[in-house]
Amino acid sequence: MVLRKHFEQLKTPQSWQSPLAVIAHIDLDAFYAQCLQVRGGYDPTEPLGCRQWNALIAINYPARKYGLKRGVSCDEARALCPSIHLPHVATFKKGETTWAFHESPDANNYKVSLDFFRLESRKIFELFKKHFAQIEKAGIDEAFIDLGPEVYTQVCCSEKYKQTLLSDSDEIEITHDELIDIGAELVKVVRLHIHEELKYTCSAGISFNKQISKLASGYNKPFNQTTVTRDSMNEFLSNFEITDVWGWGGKIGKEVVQKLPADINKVEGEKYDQFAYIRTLTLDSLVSSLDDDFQLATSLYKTVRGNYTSEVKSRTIIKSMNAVKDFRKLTHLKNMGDVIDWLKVFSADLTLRIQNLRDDLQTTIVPKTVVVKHSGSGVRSKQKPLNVNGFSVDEIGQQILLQSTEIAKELISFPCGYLAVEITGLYEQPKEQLNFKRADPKKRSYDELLDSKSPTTPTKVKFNNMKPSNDGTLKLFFDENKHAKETEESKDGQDTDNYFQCTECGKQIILSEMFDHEDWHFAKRIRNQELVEVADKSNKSPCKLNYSHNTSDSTKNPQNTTPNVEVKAEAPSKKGNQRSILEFYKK
Ligand code: DCP
Ligand code: CA
Repeated sequence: MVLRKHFEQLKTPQSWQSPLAVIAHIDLDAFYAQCLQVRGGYDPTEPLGCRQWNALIAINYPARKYGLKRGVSCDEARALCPSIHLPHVATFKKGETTWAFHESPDANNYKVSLDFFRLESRKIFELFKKHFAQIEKAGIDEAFIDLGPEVYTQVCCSEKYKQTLLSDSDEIEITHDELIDIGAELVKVVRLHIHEELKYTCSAGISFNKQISKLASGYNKPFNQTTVTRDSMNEFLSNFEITDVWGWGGKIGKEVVQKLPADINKVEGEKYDQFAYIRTLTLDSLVSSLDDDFQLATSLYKTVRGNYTSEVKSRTIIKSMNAVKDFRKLTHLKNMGDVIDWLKVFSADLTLRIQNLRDDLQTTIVPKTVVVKHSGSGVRSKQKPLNVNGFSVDEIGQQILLQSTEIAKELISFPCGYLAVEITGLYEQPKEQLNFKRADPKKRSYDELLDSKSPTTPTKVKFNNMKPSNDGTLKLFFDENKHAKETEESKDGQDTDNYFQCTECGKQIILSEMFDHEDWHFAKRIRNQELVEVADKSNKSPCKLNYSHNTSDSTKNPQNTTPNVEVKAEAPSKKGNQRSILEFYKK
């Protein structure tokens, strides 16, 4: 028996809040690998890895049987699995504005394009939309679906529940488990539809909140689904650790676990149910263990009981996008010609992504500002306003190229080891502003454009953040804003095209976060300096300066010295890159 009002809530956009919520997470299996397998007409039972330069960034399930894991080199892959197919991702050639599947691209002269994967992703999401109304895009190959409205309709159309629905009672004879099962059937239908129409396999988890359905979708891969009802939840969770749960991954989850009182009943080497243990802890004890962070403690308390609910957001807001290439382990850029060739690629790439976002959101997205970042000597980033209200996507692309070229001419010194163009302040243009202002309707090539005089707009020098961001504090344990910034690099740590190693802390940092990360070090040094100055003033004792940092950026740390003072600050976490431990073991 359930309350009728809770059932009725299922047909509303707030159905995720109903105690009878039915939420699914659908995730494509080995997505990039499948895309290239389908494109190339390879037999899906044969091993295949998706190649980016000399490393594999996605590995299909037949290849995983040979022990291959994401990040292996092509040579290692061939040694373990000689029959493996290794198609390369699509790339832009330096100086060109369209991507293609080049046979053997090299990192010096090509840049990866993920546009093909986005196009395939779009086809899949179009099919999702045919079946479901409330879909949250959680990544290029995954979505949360609030199944409330469809489950509601299904129940209303069923003879089985007709009697109880027509009664006058405040309660109806159905259980939450039955509703979840109905949701699972609907998900199965869409999964089969995707396979039939597009030849892609996906896996799914069906449950009553996002966290559990996400755990469930990865539990039984590939081409399978797992249903977790209220009754089976505790048993299901016993297979995981808290750090496997969406929102509790990585460092934050580990820190939380470390702060909890040790479980005296834990036997090393035996299967351990961490969730059951945390459930034995009262909310008060969680609050005191977690440094009186009530919000964090409450979230943990709810998570381990399957009571952490969060909205299935139909619209995600992306505020910025960047196109990046790291040349530090490649041939550095030597002159402005080199830079412009890459700016053409970046502008084309960003243009495609704006178009993609417009198609996704069915609205006219416009960027406010373009920022060029580079690593070399001197100032590292500058920005200009774009003023592209009412412009078509192509015209926006042209402006990105023109303005970024202007900035580059003022900014870049050679040799240049890192180049990025970021467009920021993305916003939905109000309808009345459309056609307010048009660019030259005659479409010109990028070369023609650069030869012509570009309109001059003021350049702003962007100062790097002086304050440490909140990253790394326990407050940011849920990555609800992971879509705020769209980065296009592969998340693979093995590939130098996508990651850089911080010279200061040695960590592998996703390329698009390089500046933030370095800013964080900088802020930490400033903070140290402040602490020392304060200490200095109060103690009047000399302070030892023993920091050495090999950045050539004089604007950041003019003295190039940092006092030897310990401060409590955490390095920024890699947003959107938190992988579950179990998933890693499985691969
Ligand atoms: N990806 C990447 N680098 C990473 C993680 C992912 O380039 N470190 C890309 C390749 C993947 C795609 O994103 O195909 C989706 O990522 P998933 O984590 O969902 O991994 P897969 O879809 O490849 O495999 P699974 O079947 O485990 O979901
Ligand atoms: Ca996937």
